[in-house]
Amino acid sequence: MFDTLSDKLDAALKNVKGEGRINDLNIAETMREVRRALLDADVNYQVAKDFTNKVKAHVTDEKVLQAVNPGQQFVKHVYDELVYLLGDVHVDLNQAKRPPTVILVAGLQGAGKTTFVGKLAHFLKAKGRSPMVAAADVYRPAAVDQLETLAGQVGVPVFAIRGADGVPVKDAVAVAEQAVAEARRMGRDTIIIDTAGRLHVDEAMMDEVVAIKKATEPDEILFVVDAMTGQDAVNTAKAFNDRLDIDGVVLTKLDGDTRGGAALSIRSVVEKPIKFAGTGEKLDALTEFYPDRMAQRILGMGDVVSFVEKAQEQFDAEEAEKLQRKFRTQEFDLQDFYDQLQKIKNMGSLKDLLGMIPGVGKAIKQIDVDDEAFRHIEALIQSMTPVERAQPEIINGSRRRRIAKGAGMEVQDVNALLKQFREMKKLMKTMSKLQGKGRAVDPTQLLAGR
Ligand SMILES: Nc1nc2c(ncn2[C@@H]2O[C@H](COP(=O)(O)OP(=O)(O)OP(=O)(O)O)[C@@H](O)[C@H]2O)c(=O)[nH]1
Ligand SMILES: [Mg+2]
Repeated sequence: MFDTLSDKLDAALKNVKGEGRINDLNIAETMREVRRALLDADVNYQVAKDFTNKVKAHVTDEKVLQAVNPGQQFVKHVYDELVYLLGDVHVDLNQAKRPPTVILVAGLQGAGKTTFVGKLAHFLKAKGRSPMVAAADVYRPAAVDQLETLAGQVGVPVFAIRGADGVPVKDAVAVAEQAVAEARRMGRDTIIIDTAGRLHVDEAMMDEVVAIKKATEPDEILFVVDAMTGQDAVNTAKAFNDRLDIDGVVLTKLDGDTRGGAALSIRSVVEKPIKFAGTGEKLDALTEFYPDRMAQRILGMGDVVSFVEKAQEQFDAEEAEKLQRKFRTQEFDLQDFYDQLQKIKNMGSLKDLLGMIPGVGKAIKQIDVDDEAFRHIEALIQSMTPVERAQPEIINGSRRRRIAKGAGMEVQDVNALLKQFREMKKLMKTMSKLQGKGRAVDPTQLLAGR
């Protein structure tokens, strides 16, 4: 996600990071490079220009010039502006005072609407809500089938109207309207309406969505857009917003090699918040959009909060607290490591997870992280005695040979594991400190640790 932009911003800021002082010359050069990085990422020209002007105004501020570490301040201003550009604060979905909350999902063909409807139902259900989905894309029978399949996987009811021949009745407004009534009757707290997309923004499609809006009075209108389409995404978002007055944007396919321009320009051009990001085809590949976390990822600072949240889904609260205490007090041992590995395996790809850790993001791109590597680590730990797992420091030369042999590996492998473990302990200590503050991570603090 945003790899090229991250690399270019990193290169642009490297110049000043190490500098003792900031002067007009390196400010001008750095700002030029930052602007080029943004334009290369397909960020709207005016947006990129405003961005660099604002950062420049901040860093030329006398205080910054005389600061102890002006380079870091420079990075902080870029970070602050990025957060602002991405919308500043996270905006939640609207909720109806009297349920059901009606969520209308619109967008161009293939943007990822139907997938998102499934993901959102999954997301809300996990939060204890009781969503229902409605198939108001009535033109292709396959569209209704697709939504029914997704709803089946999530385990939520789906509303559709089929004729006696099994073919969907071609009245999107009637489907949407009746779906809301049905959701109310069934006591569902949310109804998510999937609509048809078209290849281009055309009047017929817009009229239909507007008619659905009128008939259902949605609490939330979400515009779904493929982030890979760059500035086109911004233009269609504008067109939809002009007709529908949307409440929020959903950016899909952020997992692809999108250059990021859409994510960075949409908010300031359309003036509507990005609420969710789709990061894959699976039902759980949806994240709530937090400007600060996204900016941290773009600047290669990792995404500590998302990481911790993902971890918390796997650990129950009590267990997580126990683990946190162990991180803090450095009591975390190899047995804990082994147990956690089993959990981490359930959290997703190792590479994705590691990419969220500050400082690791950049490094991890170079290497091919092999999820199979887990298996070797597991084998080595299995080959240790309980005492060795609890007190890795007692693992001397002869123990290393025995452990390696038991796992069918070499002594170097044991050495590497023990070294990794020591480094991980350090990292966890930092992470638990950051999380303990319970607030957005201060980027200068993270950078200091790099
Ligand atoms: N990689 C990736 N693929 C996605 C994401 N969201 C959706 N897709 C894929 O994009 C394709 C289109 O998704 P749909 O949900 O069918 O799109 P749609 O907007 O409903 O399309 P129409 O109903 O034809 O207008 C599917 O192959 C999805 O699996 C995402 O976040 N990441
Ligand atoms: Mg669809």
